Amino acid sequence: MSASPAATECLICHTDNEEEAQFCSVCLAPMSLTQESVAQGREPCMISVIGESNVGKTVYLGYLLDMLSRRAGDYESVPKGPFSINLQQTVMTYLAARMFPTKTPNEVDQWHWAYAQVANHRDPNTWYDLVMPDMAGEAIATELDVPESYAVIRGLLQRSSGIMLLIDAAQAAMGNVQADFFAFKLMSYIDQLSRLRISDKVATPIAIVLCKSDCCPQAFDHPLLFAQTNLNRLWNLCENRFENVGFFAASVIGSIGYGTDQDENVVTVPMHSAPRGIIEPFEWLLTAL
Ligand SMILES: Nc1nc2c(ncn2[C@@H]2O[C@H](COP(=O)(O)OP(=O)(O)OP(=O)(O)O)[C@@H](O)[C@H]2O)c(=O)[nH]1
Ligand SMILES: [Mg+2]
Ligand SMILES: [Zn+2]
Repeated sequence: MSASPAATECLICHTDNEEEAQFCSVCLAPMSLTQESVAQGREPCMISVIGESNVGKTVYLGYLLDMLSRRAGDYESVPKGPFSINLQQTVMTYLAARMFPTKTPNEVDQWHWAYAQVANHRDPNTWYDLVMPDMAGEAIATELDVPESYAVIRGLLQRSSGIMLLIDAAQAAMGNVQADFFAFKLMSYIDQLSRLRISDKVATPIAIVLCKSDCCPQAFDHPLLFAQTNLNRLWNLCENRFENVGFFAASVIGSIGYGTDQDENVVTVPMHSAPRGIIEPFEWLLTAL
């Protein structure tokens, strides 16, 4: 593992910043990440959670972080810095009030970043330092269309030891090709970032998470077959260019109702949480790192 960065060096883009800076002057990542990493004496592993707007990134990541801090399955986590708790707190507060969290803003300095130490009970001597930001889907779409418009997304994906690509399975199951095309584009962007020869495949482990699978239970029965059938462009690219891809189905919500907000707009209401398949992709990714 490389030496810890200087106190002012951005963890994402390695720009030197003024000591009192709160956000990196180039990529806008919070400098608190660097401060934590200096305190730990080592650089963390980055895990990027990516996907289109509205696929469920915020809900999934917030719920996952909360499950980890409540010792779900074999895992436990310790947040590094109070800023690391904001995302899970926001998501759990909204869900408890039977609401979904609001869309993640496109402004990078408003994203929540989680920095946590995670361990498995069965292997208590191995701790993983992880940094997982909650990015906005629209910012990711802009970076795909105009590369280098979001230095932070590019930097993160270049430095990520593992990637979770979230897909709206409910949309894909209805035959909407948008889910397939967006994921296809994202994987092609990651392939291009790796700059490998055509004969070499991308080695970074990538967990493809079929979100909202509560709406299409066939995704739980056989995630791989679901992807082959409903996300065929993505599946082919994975086969051709990626060495280490796992397919998983997940859902946070048990049942959804409909209501109206104060402006009489129809809104979806999470009736209750019934997490399924949340830890599995994360666990697979950790063992593949
Ligand atoms: N059926 C179902 N719907 C879900 C689930 N999780 C999220 N949703 C729906 O998906 C919507 C978007 O979820 P978010 O987590 O905000 O999506 P996001 O990917 O963070 O979107 P951006 O912030 O715009 O990038 C929610 O408002 C819900 O309507 C789930 O487990 N099941
Ligand atoms: Mg979001
Ligand atoms: Zn930076």
